[in-house]
Amino acid sequence: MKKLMTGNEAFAYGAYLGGVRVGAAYPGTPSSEILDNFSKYPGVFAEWSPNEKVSMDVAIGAAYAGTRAMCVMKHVGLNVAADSFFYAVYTGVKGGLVIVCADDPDMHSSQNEQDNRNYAKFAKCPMLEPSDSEEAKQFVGMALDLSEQFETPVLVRSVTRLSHSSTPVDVTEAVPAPPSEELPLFERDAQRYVMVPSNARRRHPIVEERLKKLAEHAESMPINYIEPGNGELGIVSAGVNYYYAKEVFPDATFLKLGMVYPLPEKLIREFAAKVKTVVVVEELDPFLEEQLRLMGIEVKGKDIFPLIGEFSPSLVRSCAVEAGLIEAPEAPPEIKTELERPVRPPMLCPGCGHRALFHVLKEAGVLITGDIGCYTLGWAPPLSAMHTTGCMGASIGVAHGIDKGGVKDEVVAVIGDSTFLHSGIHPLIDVLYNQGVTTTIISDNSATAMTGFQEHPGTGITIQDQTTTAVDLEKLIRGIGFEKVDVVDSYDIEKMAETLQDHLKSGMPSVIIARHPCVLNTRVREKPPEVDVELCLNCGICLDIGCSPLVQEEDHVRIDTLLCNGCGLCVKVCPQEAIISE
Ligand SMILES: Cc1ncc(C[n+]2csc(CCOP(=O)(O)OP(=O)(O)O)c2C)c(N)n1
Repeated sequence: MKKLMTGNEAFAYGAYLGGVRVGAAYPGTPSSEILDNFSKYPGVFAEWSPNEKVSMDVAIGAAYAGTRAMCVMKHVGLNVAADSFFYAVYTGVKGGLVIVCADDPDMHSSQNEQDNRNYAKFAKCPMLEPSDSEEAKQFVGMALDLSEQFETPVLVRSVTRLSHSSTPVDVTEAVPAPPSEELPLFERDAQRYVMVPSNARRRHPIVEERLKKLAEHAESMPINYIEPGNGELGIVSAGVNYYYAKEVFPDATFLKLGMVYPLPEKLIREFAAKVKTVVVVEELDPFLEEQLRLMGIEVKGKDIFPLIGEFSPSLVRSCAVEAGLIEAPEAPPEIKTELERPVRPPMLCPGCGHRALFHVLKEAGVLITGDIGCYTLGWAPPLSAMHTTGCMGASIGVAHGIDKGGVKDEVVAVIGDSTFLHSGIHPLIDVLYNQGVTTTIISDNSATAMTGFQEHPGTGITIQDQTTTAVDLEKLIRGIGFEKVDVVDSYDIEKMAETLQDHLKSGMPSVIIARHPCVLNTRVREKPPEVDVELCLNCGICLDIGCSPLVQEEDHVRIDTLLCNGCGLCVKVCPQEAIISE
């Protein structure tokens, strides 16, 4: 029997079938649904960790103990977890450890377009790359076996297109027997698991030797194979790109690589000998292309296909036509449509507490270092209230640095609650330790809203829906040593403006927790206010808060009551008192 599954559902299913019993992750598009799905299978332990490094250590610990484990993250998450990832390659593991990591070509929801295949080479860790959901399921199982056979973590790469597309998956495979009652044993072997230099020096040759053996093994892995075709053109491809290339070059000879690192050199040479021209079709970096070149194989790749952005069959086709690899297809009949797609830039939701905060900050004219989450939308017009955003957790350190750099502006850092718990605590300690005066504002909507409302350590609920201890942000911050800490309801803009001035004038390092639960999460909806069209001057000041239900008509502003959440921010900002709530 087959079932349509997204790549993310299939990764979770494959992990369960493969006997993974511990799964840890921090959410991040496009990977988030993998752990969500995995957590629902019976008999497994799953956790949202505070960040990716923690999730990596948790999965490594389980694998040390002989339990099969999975760790999941988006591509930039591996930057956060890299330190742990690298040591795990040295120590190796006992139970299978699979790291599913999802790249985001085209940056649909990311700050960069890094190609994480480079991490496989960098850390000397094998990497598999599935092309569809069936392979996503199967490759996780294979990765676990490979991990135990070679005692190494194994990376499995996804991309947005694979994670979020649905293709059929065979669901007839038997569900594995529950693990035996016997508790797993952590074998005490300090020379292997304690990575002091003297031990690490002994492990490095093992890593190199293992990589050679993996490359030999790659020669006979059934997921690396040649598909016979004509002798003119040979296409090397992996992942979703394989399907694009199959559509464009139906008659070519193909080398389909299921393992993208290390590569099967003999198989590649055998393939190259069969064709006149070898072309690598791969998104982002010339990762395979460069390795083939190092083998001395003449190959085309990035001279034909772009280095930047996501591929599609039509993009691969037009590049191939331009390079003269195929004839231009007959132009399809032009379909005339009357409708144009409306432009819908992302914006904060009606009733979002972040909006009220940014309105106050904008009015105050402060320099704002931002962070990653829904609140990053505060940068966009008309709010235009964020001046830097780099990566998760950067806001506070950057504000402190700007401050130490000696600018004359008043600087505040704005960070979300999930992001604060991910990587905001250490920079906050830094401000205090190094005698900074930065005011940090935690915009706390009690959710990881941007990636789909995942729980986090501040919400008091686990991924498996258990009630747990919720981190009390105020106590945590006071515990670090901050003396000036205030909690203000984000909707209360007068109080927020007053508190902000008080903190900025204090000359002390300080924290304001701007708190209002995410309206989408709580579904609380107040009655929308009304516009008194006699009083409304149509000055447009209310429109500066960038709230979508406010619509400018010819001579007044109207409120779209279907969209409005009744937060009342527009009531407060209207200088004419023309917007009235009950
Ligand atoms: C290293 C890394 N991991 C994960 C993500 C994905 N991500 C972006 S923002 C965010 C958290 C947002 O939650 P919060 O800070 O509470 O802000 P909100 O969206 O709720 O306003 C996550 C998980 C990322 N961009 N970088």
